[in-house]
Amino acid sequence: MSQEFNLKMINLAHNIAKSKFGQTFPNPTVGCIIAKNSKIISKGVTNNSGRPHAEEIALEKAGSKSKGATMFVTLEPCFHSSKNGSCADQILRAGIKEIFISSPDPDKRTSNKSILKLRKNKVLVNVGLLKNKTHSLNKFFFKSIKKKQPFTKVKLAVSDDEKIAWSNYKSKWISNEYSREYGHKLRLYSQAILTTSKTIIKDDPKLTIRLNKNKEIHIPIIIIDKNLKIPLDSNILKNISKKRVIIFTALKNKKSLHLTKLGCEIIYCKQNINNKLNLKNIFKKIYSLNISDILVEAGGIFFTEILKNKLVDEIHLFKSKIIIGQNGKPAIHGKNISKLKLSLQETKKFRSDTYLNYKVV
Ligand code: AOF
Ligand code: ZN
Repeated sequence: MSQEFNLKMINLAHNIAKSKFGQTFPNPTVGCIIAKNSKIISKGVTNNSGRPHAEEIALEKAGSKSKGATMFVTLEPCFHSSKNGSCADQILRAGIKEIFISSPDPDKRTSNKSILKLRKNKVLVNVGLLKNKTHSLNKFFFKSIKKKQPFTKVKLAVSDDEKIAWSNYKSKWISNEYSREYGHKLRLYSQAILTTSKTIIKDDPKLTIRLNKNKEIHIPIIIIDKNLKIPLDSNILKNISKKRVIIFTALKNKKSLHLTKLGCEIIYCKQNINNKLNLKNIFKKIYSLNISDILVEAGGIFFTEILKNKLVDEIHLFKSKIIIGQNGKPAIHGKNISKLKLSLQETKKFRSDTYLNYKVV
């Protein structure tokens, strides 16, 4: 098949993968196409929550037609076993003759092992076509595996003078309704939301996804609450049977037992000598709970702390034209956002608000 056709197919595999972006956590979203004689036989994309894998779906659809066909897949097929054997074994069993893989899989269980096995078994393996596309689509996956901590995005709404609240918290909203709707999309594309008891006490947020009036989507919520101050009647504890609530705390008392009975997962952490929780350890723990991607929605003090600990990967900033004045609460303590080392990845306009997506470098 021509080089032009191969490029078209691997591009299409990425477009299919993109359709599941944000729905396969903690698994990456992968696209797969099987073709023969320059014609597509079948397509597959990683299913919600990660299984079945893209290749399993495409192979199942193609049936015996896979014999002698070419597969185009955005990530190296897995080496580790599932119900039907690894994707690498399923590919061999199906008689695929040639395979185009955009990127090797950094997961230790696979990491080049499938590429070697396929080559050993006389499959023609081509690696690297549009590798960057796979990496940028699944940033959370590549980064979290490397750092063993979740890919961390911070969502912030600031005034023109970089304040996140009035000194008396007189109003909840700085950004407009169009920005806030996009904020719900950011939640939809995240595996979990991380917040603090301080934000819960001040704002009593629901932290659910409400893009559609008739549908509320729940994603896991992680709360940092050293002294277990979260009010028992807060919105976050409502509908608890529909979601996962994880609380990191230093306290073990009647309230923690009560929260456990309600259905919260309580994780006890020791305090540092300066009476603080160790955020780096907490982030490692979150990763070990199979949470690879988080959106932080909290206040300036917490944002300053996680920046100091180098735990932030991206900042999603909604900037409004409002001026709050010097008594307002700052986004970062002791620094302006413009003084951080950032690289701008994307901007959007939401009427008078500007949305800026920065990578922390
Ligand atoms: C594939 N095809 O579509 C995806 C893959 O928990 P499991 O068994 O589903 O395995 C998860 C790992 O599989 C994940 O960490 C990543 O390495 C790979 N994802 N592999 O062959 C796919 N999504
Ligand atoms: Zn697989």
